Amino acid sequence: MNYTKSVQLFSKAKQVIPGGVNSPVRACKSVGCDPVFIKKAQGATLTDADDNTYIDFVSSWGPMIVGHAHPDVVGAIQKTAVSGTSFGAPTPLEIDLAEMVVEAVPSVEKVRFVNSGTEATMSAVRLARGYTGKKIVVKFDGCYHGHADSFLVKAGSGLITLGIPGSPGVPDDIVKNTVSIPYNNVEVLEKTLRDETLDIACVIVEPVAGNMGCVPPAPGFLQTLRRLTSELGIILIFDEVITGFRLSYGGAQHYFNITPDLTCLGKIIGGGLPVGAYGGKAEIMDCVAPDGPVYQAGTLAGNPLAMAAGIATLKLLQRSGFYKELEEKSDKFSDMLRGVADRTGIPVQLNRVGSLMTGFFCSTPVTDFDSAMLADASRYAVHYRQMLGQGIYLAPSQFEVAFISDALTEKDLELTAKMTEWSFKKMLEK
Ligand code: KE4
Repeated sequence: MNYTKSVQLFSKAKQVIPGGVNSPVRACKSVGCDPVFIKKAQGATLTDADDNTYIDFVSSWGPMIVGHAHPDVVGAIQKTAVSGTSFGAPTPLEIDLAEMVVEAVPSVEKVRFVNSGTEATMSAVRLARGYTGKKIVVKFDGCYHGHADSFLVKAGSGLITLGIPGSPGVPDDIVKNTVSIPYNNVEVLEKTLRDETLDIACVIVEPVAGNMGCVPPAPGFLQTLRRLTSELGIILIFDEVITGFRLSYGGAQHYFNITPDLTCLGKIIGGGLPVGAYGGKAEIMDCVAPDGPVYQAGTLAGNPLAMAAGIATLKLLQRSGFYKELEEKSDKFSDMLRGVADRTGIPVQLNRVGSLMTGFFCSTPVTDFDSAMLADASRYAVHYRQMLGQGIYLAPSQFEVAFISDALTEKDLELTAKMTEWSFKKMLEK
C-alpha cells in the first residue's frame, strides 16, 4: 500500500491540530503506525487519500450501522440543508426524532438532544445529582462515558489505549466525587452502594462495556444493579451511546429487559452527524431547564441536519428483520474468526454481543478491566498493521470494539477471515 498522501496530510495536520487528530485514538499511537486519512466512504468501504480502499469495521465508532453515505441519509441531509442549516430555534424535526426515541427506548418518556455522547452523559449525571440532591457518581473501571471531568478516572477507550491514568487538568475536588469499581463484580457493587458514608446520586454503566474492548455483563450483573439502585433510591443511568439502537431498536435495555432511570444516546441517532441525547422518566426530565432548575444548553442542540440524518437512519433500522440479519451475520463472522484462532493456535478470547465484538489476544476470559489488561496489545498492534496493509480497517486499539454494519457483505467477512488467518500465521513465523 502507498500512503504518501496520508503521510503528507498527517505532517500538515500536526502543524495546526494537536497530535494531528481531533480525537486521540485516531492517531493510532497504540498500534505503532500513522493514521491513514480517509477522503470518502460508501457502504462498508473506506477510501483513503492515496485511493487505497478498506473494508470498514470501525463504522465511525458506531454511527454508521447502515453503512456509509446511505442514499436515504445523504438525501435527508441534502433536502434539509437547502432550507437552512441551523436556526437556534425549535424545529419540527426535533419533535420527529424525539417521538421516535420515546417510542423506541423503554425508559425514555422525555428526551433532550445535545451534540455528543459526552454532553449526554455529563448532563445526565448533573440531572441525577440535581434530582437527588446527592453528589457521588459510581462508574465502572474500564467503562468510558466521554471526556467530562467527572468521568476521567480509570476510564476506558483512549485513556486505556494511551495509558492516561485519569487526566491532568481534572482537579481532585472533581474526581473525589466519582467512585470507580470493577465491572461485573456484584459483591463490590453491593458493598459500595450500601456504604452509608457515600452520598450516591447515580450509577452510570455501559450495559455492554465497549471501551475496554467488548465485555458483556455477567449473568445477573445488570439485574442486581437495577435491584439495588431501586431499593436504595439511586438513579441508574444506562450509557447507551454505543448500544443504543445497535443491540436492538430499543437498545441494550430492551435486549436485556432492564429499565434504567435515565438513558444516554449518541452515535447511531445522529446517522454520522453530531448528536447526543439523554432521556428518561418525565418526572426526572422535567427538572431540566427551562421547566426545572437543572441547567443544560447548546447552540446546535437539535440541529436540523443532525435530526434529519438521525430520522433517516432510524427509519432504516425499522426494516423488518434488520437486527435478526445483523445478529446472524455477526454470529457467523465470529464463528469464522474462532475457527481461525483454533486452526492457527493463536490464543484469542472473542467477546461478542450482537454486532459488537473484540478479539482479545490472551488465553484467559476477559470479564472486566483487569482481565482485559492481560491482553497482548503489542500483538494486536502487529495484527492491526498487517490487516491495514491488506485493506482491512480495524479499530486502532486492542481496547475498542469492532462494529459490524448492515453494509458488510458475506464476501467482505469471508475475505476478512481469510486475511485474519494470513495475519495470524505471519505472526507465528516471527
Ligand atoms: P462522544 O463524546 O465521543 O460522542 O461520546 C462519548 C462516549 C460516551 N459513552 C460511550 C459508551 C462511548 O463509547 C463514547 C465514545 N466512544 C468512543 C469510542 N470508544 C469514541 C471514539 C473517540 O473518542 O474518538
